Amino acid sequence: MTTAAAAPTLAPAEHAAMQRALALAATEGISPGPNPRVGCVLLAPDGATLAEGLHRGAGTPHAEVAALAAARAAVGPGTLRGATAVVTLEPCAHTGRTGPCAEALLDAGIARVVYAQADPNPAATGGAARLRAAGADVVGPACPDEARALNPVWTRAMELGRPYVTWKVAASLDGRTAAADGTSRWITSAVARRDTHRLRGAVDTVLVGTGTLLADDPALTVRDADGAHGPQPLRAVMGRRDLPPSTRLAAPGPDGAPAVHLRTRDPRAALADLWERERRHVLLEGGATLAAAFWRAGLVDEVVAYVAPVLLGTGPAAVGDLGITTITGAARLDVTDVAVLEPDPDDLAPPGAA
Ligand code: AOF
Ligand code: ZN
Repeated sequence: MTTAAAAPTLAPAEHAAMQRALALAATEGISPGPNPRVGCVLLAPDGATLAEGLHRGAGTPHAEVAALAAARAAVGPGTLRGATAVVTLEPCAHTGRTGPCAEALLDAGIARVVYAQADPNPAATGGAARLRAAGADVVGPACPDEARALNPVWTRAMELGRPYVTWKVAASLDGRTAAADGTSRWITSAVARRDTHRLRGAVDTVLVGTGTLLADDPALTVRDADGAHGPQPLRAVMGRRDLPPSTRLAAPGPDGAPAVHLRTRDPRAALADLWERERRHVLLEGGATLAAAFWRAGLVDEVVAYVAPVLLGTGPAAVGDLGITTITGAARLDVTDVAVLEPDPDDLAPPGAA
């Protein structure tokens, strides 16, 4: 039998520092790319705050190193001996783009480390053990749920060892993506299409199959999202067919390069390739064959469905054959969030309508 581990007891100053570190990690306007959001607060032995730091993205200092640098700038090197580091993620033990934070903390004379979440990255984990072995007092994971909420997709992707997959589907009420003659503009409203751009701005990769490339010639860029969005996602096409040079995905995108072409029909191989490119969150944008391949492989983690109040009665289905032959085999999903996207008055007439 197992029992849930009791949350470790933190001193009041450490608890407050952890809340501050979580807030630092959540700072708006930061897109840490393939890396997690991390915040760190350094406390003097009397509980006074010495310095703060946060991680701003791959290749830049980790939160602990940023906080150590800020402390040295403010109070000089000697005063860190015996201090406590409060950090939202277990300090790393690896040399990646930067050096190991566990060593940096030890070198600075930090005596105690409180961390919120164990590092799920197999390449980086081990910092807590390293710090303990060197004689530091180490407490954690102190509040894993709160820390995980900072980086839900990154954490899940690290646990899975592959990018997290969101399937975006836009269809009529009866699950059709086009009418019988192939016409498909515009089943969903402009407000739903804008929401799609918001979604693209929140992932790091947008993936389509070659069938969708040939049928729709999509651009897959973030264009008219409401408000701020993250960097443009990597554009990727999966399938064995060549990309016709005249298509928008074969032309240079926002990053100056054509879309990545994953020459495989195997979703697992495609995700492994994207993982090598440090992709954490893939948005499947079409079409039905690609979606079915991911479903069949058990590689869909989340669905964002735009269901239009439109009936077509016939026409292509949103997803291909999943090999389900009886009701007990149905793919059943949990509903986590529902919103009604009210069309703007301007959206009621489809673009180009007389
Ligand atoms: C920390 N503090 O602020 C961050 C950590 O490629 P690198 O060198 O930037 O390493 C990235 C990995 O290090 C990342 O996947 C995660 O496991 C850890 N990130 N660790 O101690 C930080 N950002
Ligand atoms: Zn680190």
